[in-house]
Amino acid sequence: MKRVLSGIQPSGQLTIGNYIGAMQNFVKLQHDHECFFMIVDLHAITVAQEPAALHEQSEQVAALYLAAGIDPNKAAIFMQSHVPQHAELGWLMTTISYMGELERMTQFKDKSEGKDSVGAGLFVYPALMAADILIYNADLIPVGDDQKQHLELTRDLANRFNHRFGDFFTVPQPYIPEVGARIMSLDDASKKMSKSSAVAGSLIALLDDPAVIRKKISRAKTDMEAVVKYDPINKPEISNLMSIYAHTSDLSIAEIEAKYDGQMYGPFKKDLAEQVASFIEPLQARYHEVRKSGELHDVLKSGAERAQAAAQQTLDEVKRRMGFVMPR
Ligand code: ATP
Ligand code: LTN
Repeated sequence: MKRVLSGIQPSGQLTIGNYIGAMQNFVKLQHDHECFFMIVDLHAITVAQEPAALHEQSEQVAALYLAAGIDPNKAAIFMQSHVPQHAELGWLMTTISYMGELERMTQFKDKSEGKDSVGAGLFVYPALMAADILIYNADLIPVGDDQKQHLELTRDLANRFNHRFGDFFTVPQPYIPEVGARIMSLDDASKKMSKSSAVAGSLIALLDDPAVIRKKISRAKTDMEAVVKYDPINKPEISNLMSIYAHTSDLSIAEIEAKYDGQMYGPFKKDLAEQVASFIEPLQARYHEVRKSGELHDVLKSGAERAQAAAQQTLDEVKRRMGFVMPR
């Protein structure tokens, strides 16, 4: 069975972009793959996090994994920090990463832009992400479009290691949705919807109150043409809303175009708001059940145990190949 691994940062409220770009595929892939899904808390702290918020958000992401339908009997669900092997392999990966290639990462450029002081962790972030993936010899990595560059670097590091120390790591493949791999901000379709955005109206959070969601969708920016047509280049705002519609209903983009042929944006937005609300309500109900049940910590414990066993094997072999004296 092929191995799948991915992670989401507990760096804010998860958005519908995180769901469409990543989580939806986690749920899909779990049936016929061996899956590892993390809450990447070590990555989240590459940008300052308030401790109480980090704690709450980490539990939220874990509970949302379950609420979205990830089955802990199928997939290992765990906190990255509960598997210390990630940090250790992350260090080893840092030593084979080049400054130049890390400097080229657009996520680093975006997140450090205009800041007086930038933490070194933000810079070496992709080496830790490579370790997350390579430590399980994962084959497939379900992510949104923005992570393509990090995955390309992971592939380079895997090949570099294999070349220097002998063929060992699996070179992973990205698994990116065709439509919806980059859900854009509701207020500015040139930016991706991001959970750490300061503009509340730019994002739909999975835990937003349905009334808030309706308001955000009614205020979402659109063009002046008032034609419901999918054209991401010339009509990025409405095309973005159409992707959200397609992913929260069973209609395809073509069916949505046909349904709203000759109509203005008003009725489209109204239906979209209802569609998103009725998609999110059961998810939120399951989320609250999970939080109340107290099952979370048992799930995380058994997930971490499964992950540690696989991770330690890889780490030992990597260290042996690199020439470390192994304890006897
Ligand atoms: P942050 O703003 O803190 O960087 P983020 O919202 O970009 O957070 P991540 O934790 O970095 O979220 O991403 C988790 C997963 O969701 C990744 O696979 C990422 O590619 C995907 N993702 C994030 N934003 C979007 C989006 N707007 N559209 C589609 N996929 C997305
Ligand atoms: N960098 C990713 C989060 C992440 C990840 C991973 C994704 C950390 N480690 C391993 C896939 C596989 C992000 O910012 N979304």
